[in-house]
Amino acid sequence: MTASIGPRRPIDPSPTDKLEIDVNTHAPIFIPCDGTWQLREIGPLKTQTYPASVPGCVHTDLLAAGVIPDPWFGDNEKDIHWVYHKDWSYQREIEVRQSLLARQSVELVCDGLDTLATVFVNDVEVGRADNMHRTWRFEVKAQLRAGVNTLRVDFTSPIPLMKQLDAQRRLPCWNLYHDDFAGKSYVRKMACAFGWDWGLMAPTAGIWRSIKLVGRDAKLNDVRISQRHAEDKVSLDLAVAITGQATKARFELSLGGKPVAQGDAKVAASDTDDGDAKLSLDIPSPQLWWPNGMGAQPLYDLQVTLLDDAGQTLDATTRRVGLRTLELSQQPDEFGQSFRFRVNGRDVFCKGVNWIPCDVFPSRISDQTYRHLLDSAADSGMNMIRVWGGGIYEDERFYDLCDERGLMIWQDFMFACATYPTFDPAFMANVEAEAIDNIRRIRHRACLALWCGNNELEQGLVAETWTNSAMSWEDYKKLFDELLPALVTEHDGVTPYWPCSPHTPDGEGRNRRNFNDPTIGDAHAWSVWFGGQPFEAQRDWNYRFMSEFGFQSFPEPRSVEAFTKPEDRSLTSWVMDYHQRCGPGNQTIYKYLLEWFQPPKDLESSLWLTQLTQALCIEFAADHARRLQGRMDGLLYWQLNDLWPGATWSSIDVYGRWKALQYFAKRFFAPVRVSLLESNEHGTATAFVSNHRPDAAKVVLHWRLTDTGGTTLEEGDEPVTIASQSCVKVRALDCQRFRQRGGSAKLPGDVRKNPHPPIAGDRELFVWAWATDAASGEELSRTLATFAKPKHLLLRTPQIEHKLTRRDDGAWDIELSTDVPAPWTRLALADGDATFSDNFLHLCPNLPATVTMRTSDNIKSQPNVTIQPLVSLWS
Ligand code: BMA
Repeated sequence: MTASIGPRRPIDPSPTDKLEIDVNTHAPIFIPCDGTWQLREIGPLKTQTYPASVPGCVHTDLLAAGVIPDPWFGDNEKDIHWVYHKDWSYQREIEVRQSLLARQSVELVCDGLDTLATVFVNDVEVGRADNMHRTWRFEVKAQLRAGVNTLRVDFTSPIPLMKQLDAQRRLPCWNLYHDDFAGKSYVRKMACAFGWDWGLMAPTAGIWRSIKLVGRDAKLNDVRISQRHAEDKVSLDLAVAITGQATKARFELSLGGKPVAQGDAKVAASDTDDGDAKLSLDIPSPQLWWPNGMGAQPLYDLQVTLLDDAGQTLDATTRRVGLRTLELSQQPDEFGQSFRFRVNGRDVFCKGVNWIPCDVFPSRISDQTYRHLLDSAADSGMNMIRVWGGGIYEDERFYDLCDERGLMIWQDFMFACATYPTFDPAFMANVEAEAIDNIRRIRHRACLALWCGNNELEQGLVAETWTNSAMSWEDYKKLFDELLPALVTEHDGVTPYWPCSPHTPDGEGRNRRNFNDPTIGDAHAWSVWFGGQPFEAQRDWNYRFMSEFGFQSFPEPRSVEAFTKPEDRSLTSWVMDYHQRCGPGNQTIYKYLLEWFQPPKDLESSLWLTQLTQALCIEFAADHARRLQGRMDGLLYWQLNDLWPGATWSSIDVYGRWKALQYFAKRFFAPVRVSLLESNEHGTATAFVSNHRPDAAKVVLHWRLTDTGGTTLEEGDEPVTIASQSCVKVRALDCQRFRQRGGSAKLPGDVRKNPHPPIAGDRELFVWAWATDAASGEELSRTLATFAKPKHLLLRTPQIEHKLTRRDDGAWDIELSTDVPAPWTRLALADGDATFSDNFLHLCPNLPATVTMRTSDNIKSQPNVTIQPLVSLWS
């Protein structure tokens, strides 16, 4: 099961060795040091080694070696806690040639060390690290020799240090799931690894991002790109900071491989080693970058090359640039002050989600996982992702995909739900370096929309003075009002900074006690999930920008099977409770489930109904927000993804399976969306159409009132034109007389709480509305309203017919028809996973619906499709 260190040999020969043909050349030399290392626990008599992968971490290495069990499964998490108490050593050999040592400088560049690390080259200490979020560079030329060298990185458990510091001074925090983790915010480590209300406790250690040796004679330290936009012209102002002797910097800009502009800049002499080279490039016929749904995402490639007198390359780097302006418009208006993103001068309603690390061991996140999650977001009409402050500054792969898919990034700095030792100058110096590293790393990204200081500190973790539950405003300000905004201004200079989410500014200073002021700033509204308010209460929101709110659900049966044994498969089993980290979680889910649906008949039905309950909750808020556009200009629900399996607020589970909410999101974030606002008081259902296309939408709004047997009581349609980024109230449908057909007796209840309860006739009435494109007739959006809750509807068991047609691309079209209304009907592939263009959809007699199904293995034979109407979940 374990392996010992093998024979000495050069490992992973560098692909850049080719550059060493002539030892007199000045080209940079990169020796990647990723690959196979050896892992060993540090301590007396600890000689056993395990093969280790770099990038990686102790847990994934021990998992691969069979030493620890999979913490996602059952209650295995308890069996891995010993790991974080230990100290661990990573070691490998690497061959270097004389040509590397001939360079002026040889750095060991570590893109990520997690966390308390001491780095050795040939057993000589070359440096220490204490921040997982930074890039660490150590000058190692003096310690290297031609031939085989040993690299070693020792990681000390952070627990003793946290305990010691916490004993000296307690740092209040939320989400403390284990006594071991008191003092966690003394250490600059992914906070949610210590446990969160949706995740396991698995703080790890390791070389979690790439590591390499880099030999150079001169270095491009920094590339700064500023855009100037004028009518029909964009210019890039380019500046590089240089170390070493260089003559000029060459800038070459291309689009899709075709040269666009280029130029050389002389390196100016300087008193220090740093010389600057600056140049402006004009871009003829610039193609602008737009958020998803507003236009295309052209990305220009900038190649920067540092040259010496003889024209030889000394160093080189690349950046991808999208041409756009992006502002956060905060203007006084009739409601207070706006909070509205504007791209290329156009208002954009932000639709999206909060993002957490997609694995508790982020070093093993695959390209495929990033792509699937971000494609899912973009395919669901989203245009903004908030990288939440309890995780990590994301990987380049993540930002690349966001650039390509038009997903704007609300980027938190990594501070969340805790107080921090800002009174300690060493801590401040550490986070300053962290902020500079990350600002410089991603500031040029087209997707970057906002830097935000922290998550939720102003929501109760700050007070006049330090207390048992809060830090002082004085210490808070040092980091979030002074240091971070100053660094954003200095190193970015364009992207707006917002101190906290949520945050309420108030002109002169700020109205800090009312962090969710509806007239100004952003808000986190948890009044439903944590506050117990009904879903409909979300229709009273009048916030300017909703950056967090959410509702939990369970993953689907196949996902539950993946982390449980058959005997654990009941909702309140030990294992299922083990995977629910929000104290009142299951009770809250069930309270609402029973408000909306009849009791599920079995575990599987329970899982699906929790998903529908979640989806309904978020749909209420999203439709309301779109109707309020101009006052509310964004809605990001909590949360897109998971880092382990369990009951959480996610819309895509950790195995990548879409929950009902993700399908709902695709509908409620669609460019054109019809919504109905029913009023039991007035007996009306008011139809709205919202348009987020870049241009006006010409549609036909259709409506139909039916009974639960499918008989049409009334129907009509109306052409509507909706300007871009606006919502039109089309008409209030008068439903009163149809409601009373089935009886006007009210559902008894406390009339102070609900003065307009449903009446008996509501149990038989459906109001359908859909929009078609005026030109093509294509259906763009469909919705359904009822005056009674689904559990009270007199639903019939539908006979749903389907016809399958194989498409040229291997997918299947499923044409659906039903004899009676079948709301929230679920489609599934009986014997495997599939994705659907729509799901949990409303089927109405004589209203065609076609769904496209894709299976992973492109099944050729007729697939076995399961169709599950809502009623089958409870009867
Ligand atoms: C939000 C987040 C997280 C948390 C979530 C659910 O406010 O910032 O801290 O997981 O609530 O409680």
